[in-house]
Amino acid sequence: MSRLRIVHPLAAGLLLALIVLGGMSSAPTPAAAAEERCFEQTGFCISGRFREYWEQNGGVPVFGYPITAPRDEVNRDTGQSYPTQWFERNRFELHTENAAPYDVLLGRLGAEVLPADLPAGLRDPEPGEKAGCRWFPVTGHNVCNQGAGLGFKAYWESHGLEFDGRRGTSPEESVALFGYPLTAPTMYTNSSGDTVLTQWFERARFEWHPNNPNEFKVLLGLLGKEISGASPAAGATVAIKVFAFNPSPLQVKVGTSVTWRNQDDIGHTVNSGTHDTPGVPLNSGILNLNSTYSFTFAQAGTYSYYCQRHPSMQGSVVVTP
Ligand SMILES: [Cu+2]
Repeated sequence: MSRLRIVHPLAAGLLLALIVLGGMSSAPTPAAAAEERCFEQTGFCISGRFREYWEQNGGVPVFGYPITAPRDEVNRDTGQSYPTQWFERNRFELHTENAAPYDVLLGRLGAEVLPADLPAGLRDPEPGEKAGCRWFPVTGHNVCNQGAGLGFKAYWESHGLEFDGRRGTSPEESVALFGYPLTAPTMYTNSSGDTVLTQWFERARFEWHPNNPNEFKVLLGLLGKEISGASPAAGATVAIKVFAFNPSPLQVKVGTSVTWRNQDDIGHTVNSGTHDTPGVPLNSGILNLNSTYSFTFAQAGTYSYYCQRHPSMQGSVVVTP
């Protein structure tokens, strides 16, 4: 598959300020052909109705970057197949039977990742409204702020899909994006190993990071990444052991997620580029014992990589259509 990609980073802010100019392409799209917008962060592109929806409703902070190409996938709830694309924080499904904006539906990923081992009582309805909080009788939970005018309540109320064309966010627009709270807040250790105040919603998981700058104190869990990464369907593993990558070369199909695991008691890296000049797309940072690094290959080709610390360590992944 040939794709013309023009990626032009203008500015990188604290987290992710990046402007991308997408080129024309013949790649499959969920709706009518449209210009693609591609992201070097993950190597995947959005186009058509999914691109429109992603851009109109918040982009990276809300949905994250695409982590798959659009593809037909069976919805576990309905048993029906829909054009589907995964993002770091959510899953888009195209329902052509619905009128816009309901032709793109978001997965209930918050409900899907709700841990089975949550302390008893966290899901039980709370007795009633707490002062200063937003009360949701539908599920019997409060959503509160953690700081002055800052926190889960303020975040929920100020973010939403853009349905009515009016400025600001109506409660309906917030429900459409996040859904209702499913739990009370509790301290929980996320997949990055941070133990933070956490509250689950139907379509999101809110985390409170009090040491971040104000605009990043509430972060959304990377649910799409966690769920799609947990699927054993399309994965391959490379061991880093005794100063070697094994297997290498590794042959995989486009769309495969490859995970490197360091089994040496010394740090290694997985880097594109050359030994002296690290490049992209592979860029693991230092992997200590038992650390892993994953990358999903969206395009065919041969990807050579290196350990930056040990010039003798080289490997490659051959990605076929
Ligand atoms: Cu090394």
